[in-house]
Amino acid sequence: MSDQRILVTYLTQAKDLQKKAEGIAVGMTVGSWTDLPAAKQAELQPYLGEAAGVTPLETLPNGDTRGLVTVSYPTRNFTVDIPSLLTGVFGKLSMDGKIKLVDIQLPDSFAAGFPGPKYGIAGVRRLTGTHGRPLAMSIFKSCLGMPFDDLKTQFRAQALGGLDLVKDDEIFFADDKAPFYERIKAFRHISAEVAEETGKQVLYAANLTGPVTELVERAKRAVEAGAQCLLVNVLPFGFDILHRLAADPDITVPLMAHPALAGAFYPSPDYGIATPLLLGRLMRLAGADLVLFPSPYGNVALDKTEALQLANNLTAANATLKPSFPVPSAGIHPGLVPQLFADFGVDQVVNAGGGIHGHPGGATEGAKAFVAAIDAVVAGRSLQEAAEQSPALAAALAKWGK
Ligand code: 1AE
Repeated sequence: MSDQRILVTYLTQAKDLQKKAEGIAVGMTVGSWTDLPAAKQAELQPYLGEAAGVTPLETLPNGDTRGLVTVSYPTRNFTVDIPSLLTGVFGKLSMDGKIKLVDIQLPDSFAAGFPGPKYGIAGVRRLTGTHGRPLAMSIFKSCLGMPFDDLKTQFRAQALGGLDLVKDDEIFFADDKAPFYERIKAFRHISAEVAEETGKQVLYAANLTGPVTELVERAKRAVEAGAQCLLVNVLPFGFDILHRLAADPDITVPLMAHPALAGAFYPSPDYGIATPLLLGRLMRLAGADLVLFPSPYGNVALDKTEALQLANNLTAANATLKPSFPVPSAGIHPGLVPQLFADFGVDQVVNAGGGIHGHPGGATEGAKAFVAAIDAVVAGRSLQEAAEQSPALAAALAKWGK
């Protein structure tokens, strides 16, 4: 049996952090230990967690120390799935006072059992025909209750602006006016028509919804209907659905993870799960090709250091997992593109809803403004300079500034 270990880091506070680490190591694995007879201890030894390190950060007014503690767990305690990992390292512990799960580091041999992204950054670039620049994506807005024809018009308007991807709004579950498979077929057709006109084929990410037990089957049918990408609300459904979709060889399209519900896990400094793990490492492990997360600048801003760590966890070199595309989102407008580029680099997707549909000239002009802004930053030109050749960008800058 393998002696490999999983390293788990928590942010917590205690009189004695070392003792706290030891308590977690025993409590989350074999339970009470010292009171057991020697023979029983020997039997349980292979399953025992160990305190692997302590980093004090500050002394609190009550004399406690706040800091990081790392515990190592034997891989044999887990099955190769995220429900097993999260329950085994943080399940009951998450309810035990001030403690936040900061990181989980898996040995490569254990990580290799997870699907990881099927396409990754290189695969999504291949499908979208994009190289050497960030991708541009638009989000449908106000689609609930919208007649199908209006939705088609909205899709066409976005696609005509030269975007690489258009995604459903994540709240689009009640889609009886524009049913899932019908939508996929219709938008595929429009995408081909637009490509004839502009030379640019746009990938549509359809929101995968339904009972969790039917999602894999629905995803396969979506692919048969012509789907090119699927949007998944990973946290409401659970990480394991992403894993099962990514691991299925018949689901031959990229999977885009939406962070819906993440705010129920990460914002507290003392509780929950840190975003570089929740939306970074775990999304990649479970197989997201693209991962949306709150950018550091918009209307639901994430702390910048965390956002950068998150993106790094999606893209850092890994022995077995392809990199996922970071998609820093929320409140993005064209004036933010230079900042996005400086922070997240070339391998990102610039994603906007309001920043496209709110353009004074409409969605097509909104999309064109983003495309012009991306082309400008990649070429090392200022937005003002680019706006002289792009009325769409000029109008966006006039509305939102830079
Ligand atoms: C972090 C998620 C962003 C998102 O889902 C969304 O719909 C953003 O919309 P805008 O760009 O802020 O309008």
